[in-house]
Amino acid sequence: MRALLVIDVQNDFCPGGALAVPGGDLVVPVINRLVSSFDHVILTQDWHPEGHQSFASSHEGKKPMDTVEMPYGEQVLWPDHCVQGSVGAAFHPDLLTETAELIIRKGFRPEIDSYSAFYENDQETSTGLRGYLRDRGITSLVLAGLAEDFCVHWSAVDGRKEGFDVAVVEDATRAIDSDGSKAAARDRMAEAGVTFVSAAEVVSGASV
Ligand code: VGL
Ligand code: ZN
Repeated sequence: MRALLVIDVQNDFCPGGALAVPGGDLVVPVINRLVSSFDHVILTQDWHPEGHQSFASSHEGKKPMDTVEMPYGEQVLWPDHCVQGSVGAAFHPDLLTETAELIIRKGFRPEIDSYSAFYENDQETSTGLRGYLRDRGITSLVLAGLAEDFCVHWSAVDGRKEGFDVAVVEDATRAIDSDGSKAAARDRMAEAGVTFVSAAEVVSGASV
């Protein structure tokens, strides 16, 4: 059984948003076609409290894209984004959300960031997604959304670690791509056994 996992298609990751991914809004019509062809859809939502430790503004003298050492390792610092309940944290208004069976919110602990839909950045704190998928009998995941080199990347790799088949829909994702992060993420996903497919292939049933 397969599910579509739509990562962080929120206003702040789209043009005009606080952490805009280039072309981020262009994934919406492509994802909507996928949503219409899946029996099971799961959405994730980046969901930070004000003053979250992944925000550069929470660290004296730091600016976005600087890094800091957290107890769990190096953390990239971001502009304030996806603050709980804000317009920026809302899903893109055109995204089809009605048929979603689960919305996973992540990054709500003030001290830990969470890129992956499965585990927070300490690689230990679970979001509960793995248990949900197991209980539902879902074995295969098709991933789309934002950003390819951060939340999609880590969700895909963790999905493989947990034994799911994982395909990323190339034309339904966009990357932040700072410092070669897009190519590095593609390499790490491929190494983990993630496959790359097109939305047309998924909709036509030619893949997964
Ligand atoms: C993301 C950076 C910070 C993402 C979330 O959704 O890829 N990136 N928070
Ligand atoms: Zn975030």
